Amino acid sequence: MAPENAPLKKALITGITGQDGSYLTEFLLKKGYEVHGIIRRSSNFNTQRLEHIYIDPHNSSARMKLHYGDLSDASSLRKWVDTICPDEVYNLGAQSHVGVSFENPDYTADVVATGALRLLEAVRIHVESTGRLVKYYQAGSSEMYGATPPPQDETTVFHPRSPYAVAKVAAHFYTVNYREAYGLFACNGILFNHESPRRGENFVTRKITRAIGRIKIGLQKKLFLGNLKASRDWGFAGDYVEGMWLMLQQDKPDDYVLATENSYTVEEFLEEAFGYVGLNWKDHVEIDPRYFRPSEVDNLRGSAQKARELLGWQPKVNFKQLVAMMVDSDLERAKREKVLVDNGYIDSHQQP
Ligand code: NDP
Ligand code: GDR
Repeated sequence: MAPENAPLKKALITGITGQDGSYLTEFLLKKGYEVHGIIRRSSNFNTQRLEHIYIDPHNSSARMKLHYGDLSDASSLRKWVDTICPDEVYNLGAQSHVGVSFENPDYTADVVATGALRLLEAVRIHVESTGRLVKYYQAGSSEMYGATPPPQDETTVFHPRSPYAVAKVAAHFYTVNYREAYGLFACNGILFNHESPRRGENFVTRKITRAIGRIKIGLQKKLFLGNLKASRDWGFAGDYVEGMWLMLQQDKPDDYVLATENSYTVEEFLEEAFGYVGLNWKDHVEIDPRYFRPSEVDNLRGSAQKARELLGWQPKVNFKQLVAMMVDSDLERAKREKVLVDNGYIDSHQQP
């Protein structure tokens, strides 16, 4: 918590409604921050991951505030940076699905690459006109390494393998350039995959654990997947948001890898997750070529030595604990779904 009577530190987060945005918001609220989030307009509410920490803004104790904006709309970014006067800006917003980026490449580039540029410009102009110190975090990705073999660290060359990854490389270098050209306090976090019970349901780990909950409870029999041979360095999202914050608390801006330094194939994830509830994945999984990507990233395993030594950061949740946390959570969810199905409120194929 901030010392008594000290002005609250303000953070501005894009992507606040996403997995990482929700964990980062919880983390910063606990640290005593006032947290402002940019949310995009949607025909449905998209704030489910924030509901447990939402306090009506009419209540004076509310320290999380949401504002409509979009990374594709420079004017909204300029307005909110100038109005809120944040101390820290976390750019987590993205079309973050690698597979979808092959279907929507120019939208992905607009939001992920040019979106970062728009936000950096908003921060640069604000800093130049006010003289304030504003620290900027860019959500970089291990996908930028793509075809370069592991272990990958801050010195490893990028070889992106998807429109998403190419856009993240552009955002990475925009961030480096704004640091070098304008002296902006701007950091790139190069984060390896991190998951949680709040992971989007079309990423492979959550897709698997959701299916396990439903299979175990009798709501589903089959799970269709793509490439099972790809290997990923999977950590827990709650651990990684602390690393983002630590980067902005250093004396100088820099780039850091966050990773567990262990890698498992999708098949090993299946083995562990189905095995945890006494099921054999081979009885349920079928391959659907639709989920193969035109160019795949085969093997990611990070080296987080720099973050360990300079930030004092290390992950607390290991692979087995992560899988158990996600399966347990999705089993509970499936049990609630079953009650709705049994009482005729929804069909078994519907999401509650
Ligand atoms: P999510 O997909 O869960 O969240 C993405 C967020 O971006 C959502 O809040 C989404 O809003 C928002 N968003 C999408 N498009 C726009 C837009 N045009 N303008 C403003 N906001 C937008 O991602 P994660 O939380 O998992 O990841 C956070 C960031 O970290 C992303 O940039 C991702 O690329 C990056 N990253 C993630 C890793 C991971 O393993 N999770 C690893 C490395 C990097 P809405 O809710 O409305 O869809
Ligand atoms: P990734 O995560 O591409 O690493 O990007 P994802 O979970 O989508 O894929 C991981 C691996 O699993 C294979 N796979 C499948 N993937 C999905 N989504 N659905 C399937 O049915 C399926 N079957 C097999 C994929 O081919 C891939 O090899 C995530 C995102 O969070 C990015 O935003 C982030 O930058 C990186 O992690 C680090």
